[in-house]
This record gives sequence, structure tokens and C-alpha cells, in this order.
Amino acid sequence: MDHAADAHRTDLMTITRYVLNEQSRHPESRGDFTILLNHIVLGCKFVCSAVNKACGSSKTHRSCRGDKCSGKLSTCVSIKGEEQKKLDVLSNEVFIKALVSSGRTCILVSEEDEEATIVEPSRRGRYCVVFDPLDGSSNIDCGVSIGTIFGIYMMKDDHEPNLDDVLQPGKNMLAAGYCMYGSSCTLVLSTGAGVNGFTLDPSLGEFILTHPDIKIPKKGKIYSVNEGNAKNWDGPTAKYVEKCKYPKDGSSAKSLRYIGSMVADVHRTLLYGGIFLYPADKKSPSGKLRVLYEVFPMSFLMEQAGGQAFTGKQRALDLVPKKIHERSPIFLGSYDDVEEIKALYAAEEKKE
Ligand code: AHM
Ligand code: MG
Repeated sequence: MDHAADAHRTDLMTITRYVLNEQSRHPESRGDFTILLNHIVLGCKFVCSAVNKACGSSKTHRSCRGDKCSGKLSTCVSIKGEEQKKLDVLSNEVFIKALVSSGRTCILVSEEDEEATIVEPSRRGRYCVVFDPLDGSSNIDCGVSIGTIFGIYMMKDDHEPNLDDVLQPGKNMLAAGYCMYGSSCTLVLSTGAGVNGFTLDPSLGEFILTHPDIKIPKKGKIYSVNEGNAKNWDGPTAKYVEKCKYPKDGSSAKSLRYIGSMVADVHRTLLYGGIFLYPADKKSPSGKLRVLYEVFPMSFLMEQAGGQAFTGKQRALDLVPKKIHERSPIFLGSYDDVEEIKALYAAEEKKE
């Protein structure tokens, strides 16, 4: 055995070490935020393990030994003999329990729950967490990457928690991130000082810093949108996509990549550059994606990586949601690409 090589392998920037380093830069910190993040990381590891254990037709997933195996990832997951549950329901329970047991949260908003969860007084802390425990649910059964998205706010002041604590503009978030369950498990996090990516090393059970200080390219070569909705788009969106395909300024046409799983589409956009759009259309005037736990965390990460996020009317992070499950159109990605769509909306506004 090569002990020297093994010793070298322990000098790693784990996510815990990274967060502790960040904490030491804030001497007033009581460590609460570090504890909260550790619980989120635990939730991500648990969901990652559940996704990998779940049964499915794909040979890449271990076969399920559950009696009532449906052969579908979305409907069948058996963990240590527990009752079989839908993966998204299970993921929601995992995060609610992980967050409440941290003792650092006071109000939680999950895509899976119609109402916000107000944490009981004896287990309460100062943080509000908004999250989508397993986004991209339509992709679960075919083994395509799915993920958890989260954002963290601080309570405004000492009072009984209420919805106003989470109905804050995205720019007030203290941190945001996502965990992608794909060919590897990758956690991308921003605590407001840049963006870092960590990959789960299954042999260690630790997230290791693999993508330090992610910066999105200033301009990209890819656009990402569900073009099946094109007949219902408004003028600026239609013009923008036309420009991507048939540029008139002599530049090359952009490539189209669309997975239909926001975490995976945004992850590619962050690393390779380009633009991801889920615009409004005649059938869905507010678009499809939810402000608090989809639009805001991804917009926060984009801005922290040097990109932009725009709703078609304003900077996405300036939006003030009125309801916890509110939706908004979103255009996010490379700075220059988002500039172009902003110009098209500005021109349309002038015409009106
Ligand atoms: P979900 O929360 O029900 O999983 O829906 C959100 C997902 C996003 O991951 C993705 O960007 C979008 O829906 C895809 O929608 P569509 O199938 O309309 O293209
Ligand atoms: Mg979702």
C-alpha cells in the first residue's frame, strides 16, 4: 500500500473545510450557518444515495429488491426495508427532517408542500430555507440528471416567523446552490463570494472542491429552451431565438441543448456559457419556473459567476414575490447573451 499517496489524498478541500474557512473570515459568526450547510449537504448525500439505489429499467441503477417494485424510479425506492415511496416525496421528507434537525431554521418553503413549514419554537434558528427537493421530476424514470435547488435567507429580526420572512427579493439571499444527481453528484454553492463546485467522492462520502471559483464565459455558443412552446412565445423571445439560429451579424449560429431538467441545463450553462430561457408564453403568462426555489437560487449563482438573470422586465433578483409558489419567466446565463435579450425587450417596450 502506498501510504504516502494515501496521506496526500487527505489534504483535500472538503466542503466542510471550505465552509469553515469561510466562517473564519467572519469573526462575529457563531457557526450557525456552517451547521445549517452541513445539514443541507447531508440531505444531498442522502438523496444521491436514494437516487442511486432506486430501481429502474436503466442498467446503471442497482436492481430493487422491494416486493412491490414498479420498475420506475419515480414511484419505487426501497431503503432498508422502509415502505416504498416516490423519490420526490422521499427527498422532500429528507430535506425537511435534515433542516429542522439542524436547529438553525425557522421557516421552510418546499416545492412539494403547498404551505410553508414553520419550525416549532424549541428547534428554531434564524435561517429561512427555500428549496425544490428533486427538480426535473419528468426525467426521473429515464435516468437523466435531476437535482435539488436551495436558497437561504436570514430572518429579518427577532419575531414569530411568518411568510414575509421568505417573500424577500432574491438579492437578499445569503447563499444558494444546487446538487445535481447525474453521472457524478455535484454540489454547486455560493455564499455570496463567488461560486464553487464540489464533487462527491463516493469512497470518502465527502464533497471535494473540484470546480473552484466558477466564472461563466462572457458570451456563449449555446441556447437552451423548450422550442416546442415557440408558437406561443412573445415577440422578443421569438426574435432572440431566431437570432440564435440565423444570426445576421456574420457570427456563427448557436447550438441548441435542452435537457428539460433545470439543474442540468443551468449547470451546463454555468460551465460552458450561453443562455437558458424559460419564457412566458400565451398559455403560461408567468412562465413555468417558480421564483423562490428555482429562479432565485439559479439567478444568484449566475450573478455570482459573472452572468446575468432577467425576467423579461427586470433583474430577476430584484423581484419581490407575493406568494411562495409564484412563477416568473427567466432568461439567465452569459452576460453578453442576456444583454441581447434585454435589448430586445427594451425595444419592444419603446414600441408600446
Ligand atoms: P418540476 O419542478 O415539476 O420538475 O418542473 C421543473 C422543470 C425544470 O427542471 C425544467 O427546466 C422545466 O421543468 C422543463 O419544463 P418543460 O418540460 O416544459 O420544458
Ligand atoms: Mg421544480
